[in-house]
Amino acid sequence: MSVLLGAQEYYKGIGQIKYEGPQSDNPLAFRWYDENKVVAGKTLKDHFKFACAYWHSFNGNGSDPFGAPTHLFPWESIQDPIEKAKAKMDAAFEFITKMNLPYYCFHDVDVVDYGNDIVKNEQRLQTMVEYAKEKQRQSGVKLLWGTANLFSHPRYMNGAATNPDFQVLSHGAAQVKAALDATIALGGENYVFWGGREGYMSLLNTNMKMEQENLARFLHAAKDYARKQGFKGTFFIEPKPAEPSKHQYDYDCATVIGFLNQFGLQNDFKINIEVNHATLAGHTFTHELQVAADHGMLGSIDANRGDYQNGWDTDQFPNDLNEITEAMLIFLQAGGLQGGGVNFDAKIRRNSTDNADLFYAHIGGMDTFARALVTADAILQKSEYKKFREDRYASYNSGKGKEFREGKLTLEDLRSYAVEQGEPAVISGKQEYLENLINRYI
Ligand code: XLS
Ligand code: NI
Ligand code: NI
Repeated sequence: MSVLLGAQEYYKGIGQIKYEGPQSDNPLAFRWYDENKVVAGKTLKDHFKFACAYWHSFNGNGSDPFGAPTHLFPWESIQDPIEKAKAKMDAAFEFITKMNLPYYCFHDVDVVDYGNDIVKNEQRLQTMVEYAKEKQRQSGVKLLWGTANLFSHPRYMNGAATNPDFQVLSHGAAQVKAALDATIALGGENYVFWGGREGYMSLLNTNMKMEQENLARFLHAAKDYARKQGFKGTFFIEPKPAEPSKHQYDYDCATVIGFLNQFGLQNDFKINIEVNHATLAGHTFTHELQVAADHGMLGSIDANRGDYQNGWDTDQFPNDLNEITEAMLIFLQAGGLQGGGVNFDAKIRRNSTDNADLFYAHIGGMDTFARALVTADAILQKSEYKKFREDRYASYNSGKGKEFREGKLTLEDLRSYAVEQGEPAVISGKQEYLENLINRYI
């Protein structure tokens, strides 16, 4: 991939980020992410399909409920929405190509500012789709997924697909239609639904059953439209338990899988798992990966990390080798992601204000995943990890245990077996031993 420049260079003084290996002292180089390195039969580039999240990197301005923006983007001062969007896209593709990220992801309103006129918004997005097509063609960067932002505009304060007012729902549908058209036109490989306000603030004013039925109908309509337009990719639901709503219907993987099965959406939809959303739901990232993998629903990852002390979505860049190595054990054993990739849904801190900070953040995240994958592969290939887990369940491989698995034993049979065998031996789960094993390979 070559560095692609627009009319102006936005990230001055920073060149192409390259792989230099673990010995390098260069903070603007990869130590572990060698895109051509083959691990478990695939290159790192193909395993991860790393993506840049447009919203955090080119829209997130560092403002928080207590303070004004600290990330001052040069394009913010441009008045014309299309000129502004083009300058932003020039900067985005400069960053993405310098970082050697093969993919990007966006919400409609990240790409270009929307007003209240549906037809004008559609035209703006179409104009930017043509611009993005050319950027993609020149750089080779691809669209991992597109989505519509159905949570920022005030009309969505009570939700979009779950809004009590049908007129608001119809506006959400118009936005999804345009975002699907854009995704398809750009060869987007997937489409995401994250239901930020698809939930409630209070049950006192909420008909939960009706809202969930409406959400399912809405998803069916979106899916049917996209399929009619020839979209072959996968739809992802991205679970999150709360924030900004008090309760979000797509709470966690188990809840989403139940919902998809209940409403006949399970063949078209898979799950996009975000690390920090898993922890907000009171789970680990690995728990969510395992639940999705066990159901054949592991579609994509929104990579980031939370904070041990804070109970909200801090969306920090991933840097915890233990957490990601354990995740990569599940990732490899599941055979990777179905259609998706690893999207950095993460933001640099409010006080990270240098041009280079966005680069350090992505380098750290990509290196963490690469090193974790190499480590996890070594654990699976060389250590006793797999055998230990298999042996732990060996009693189900033969004799009565096997018969039970095959559905051949009654409750009375089980009782007789217990009486015959007597009190079971105490068998250790060896958790600390396994935790040390992971660290040994890191
Ligand atoms: C917010 C979500 C959002 C989705 C896309 O918490 O992570 O960024 O990934 O709408
Ligand atoms: Ni996300
Ligand atoms: Ni998030």
